[in-house]
Amino acid sequence: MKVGLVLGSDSDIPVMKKAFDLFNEFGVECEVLLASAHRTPAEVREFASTAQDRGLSCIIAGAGMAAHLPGVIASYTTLPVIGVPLESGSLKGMDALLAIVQMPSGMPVATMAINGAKNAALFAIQIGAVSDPELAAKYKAYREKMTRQVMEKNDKLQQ
Ligand code: RP5
Repeated sequence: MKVGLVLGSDSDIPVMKKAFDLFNEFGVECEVLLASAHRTPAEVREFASTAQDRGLSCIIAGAGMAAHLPGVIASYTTLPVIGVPLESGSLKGMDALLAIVQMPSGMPVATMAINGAKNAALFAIQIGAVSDPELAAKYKAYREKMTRQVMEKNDKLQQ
C-alpha cells in the first residue's frame, strides 16, 4: 500500500508526524508533500491529479484555519481523501474542522477530529487492508494489543 500525506504548512509537521510514524510502524509507504491550497495551488493540483497513476490508495491532507486543502485535493482525484483539521489561530481548529467537514454534496472528504492525524493514518490503513491480507493481519494485531492494554489496566484497577 502507498498513501499520500499532504501538509498545508511546515507548522503542521508536529501533529502530522503522528500519521507518518504510524505508517512507518505498519510498513506503509508514504509520499509526503508540503503544499498549500492557497499558496501553491499548482503543486497541489499536480500531486492530486496524478496520485492514482503513482499508485496511491488514498490521500491524507492536514490543514488549519481556512482549510481548503483536503477539499481541493478531492476535486482533483477520485481516490478517497481523509482530512485532518489542525489546531491553529484564534479559533483553535474549529474553523478548519467546519471547513473540512462541510463539503458540498457529491464531493466527500472523510473528516477526522481536530489534530486527529493518528486516526487518519489508521483509517487509511483500514482502506488498504480491504485488499491487502498482510496489512489486515497487522491492523488486527494492533487492535488486539489495544484491547489487551485496556484489560490489563482494568485488572490493575481491580487489585
Ligand atoms: C494553514 O494555515 C496551514 O495548514 C496551517 O495549519 C495554518 C498556518 O499556516 P502558517 O501560516 O504557519 O504557514 O494553511
